[in-house]
Amino acid sequence: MASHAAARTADRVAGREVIVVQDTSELFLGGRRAKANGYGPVGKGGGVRGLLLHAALAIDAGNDALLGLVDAQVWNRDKGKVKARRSRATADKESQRWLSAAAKAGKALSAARSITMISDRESDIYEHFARRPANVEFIVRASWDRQIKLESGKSARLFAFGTRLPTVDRFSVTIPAAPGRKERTAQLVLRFSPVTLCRPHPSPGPGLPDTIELTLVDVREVSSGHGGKPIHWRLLTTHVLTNPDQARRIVDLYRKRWTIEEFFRTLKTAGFDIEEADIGDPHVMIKFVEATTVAAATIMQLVRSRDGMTQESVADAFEPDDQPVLEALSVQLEGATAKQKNPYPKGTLAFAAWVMTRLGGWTAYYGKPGPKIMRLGLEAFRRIKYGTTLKLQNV
Ligand SMILES: [Mn+2]
Repeated sequence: MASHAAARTADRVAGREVIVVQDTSELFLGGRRAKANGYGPVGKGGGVRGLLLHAALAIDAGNDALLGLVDAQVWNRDKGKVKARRSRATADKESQRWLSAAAKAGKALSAARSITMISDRESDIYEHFARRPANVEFIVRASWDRQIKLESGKSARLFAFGTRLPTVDRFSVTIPAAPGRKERTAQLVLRFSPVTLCRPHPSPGPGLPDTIELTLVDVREVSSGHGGKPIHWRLLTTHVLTNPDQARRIVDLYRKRWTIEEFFRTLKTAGFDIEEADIGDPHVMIKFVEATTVAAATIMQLVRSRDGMTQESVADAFEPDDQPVLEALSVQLEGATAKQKNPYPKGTLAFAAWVMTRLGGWTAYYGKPGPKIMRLGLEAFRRIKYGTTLKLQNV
């Protein structure tokens, strides 16, 4: 299912500058009963059971349109019973998810003009940088205060090195509200420099290079009095940067990472409530999560295209034979007032999204329809489409 979706995404990226955001989310499915059903531990403490989902989404860097799913890996941690030994082996095995998503992106999206993968501190893995596909650039938030090699041949620590760099730019960004955090404007200072990372001791794997050349972009919040934790991102990128504007762009690209957080939120709450699915068999649940992940990506595509800002074509989320059904439904669903007319041109994804919101129960008068209405509309559309394929027969 996920590979079919990735193939569809591949068709859409030709010639585009593509951002791929990847991250892992834990799905919490319960306690004792989930354990008895064979679900492995998730979260801290080991009392809660569930599955893990690693997803990668492609975004157009120019207009933020969601192009689709690139990879989805779903797994259950329930292997073996020897805790101490298992945890290390599991962590090593689980870290491969970042490498395998990058490999898939490099292969599937090869028609793109450029590919930049963005990921958080969990993906600060030496092997991840070392095994990067040739056509994929990375922006990774640093987690480890690694040893680096200076031009003088001496070694230093990454974090202290970053702090000593000269400030090259100051700017402010709006930090959106999140659970436990109000929206605020943050004043940031920017530093950057090429860095040479040294391979950790002992080597985390065979055949890894002694050093890796990257660029460090250090961005730090200097505003205070907001009560939140000040931002400090140390971003490691494979992009070669020659001026402050390019370094600033790395920060802007990294901020697109929130798309994957929004995607997991859609999957867990507004759209699908996947953690409420009462499926006892982990194997069946894994299939269900995969299918839902594909559907949630389509929902997010529709939500993003809703205002007609991204100029996506209907072909980016629908099949060619959906088009006449969409047009017929649009006519049916338009109301008497100007507000209830479909304002978007036929053939655009925004046109189709409008149809989905009306099928999902939106009155076209108040507010902006979110993922939940979009999901209800898409489900209704699929049933209607199925209905159009039926032929009445004499029996
Ligand atoms: Mn993460």
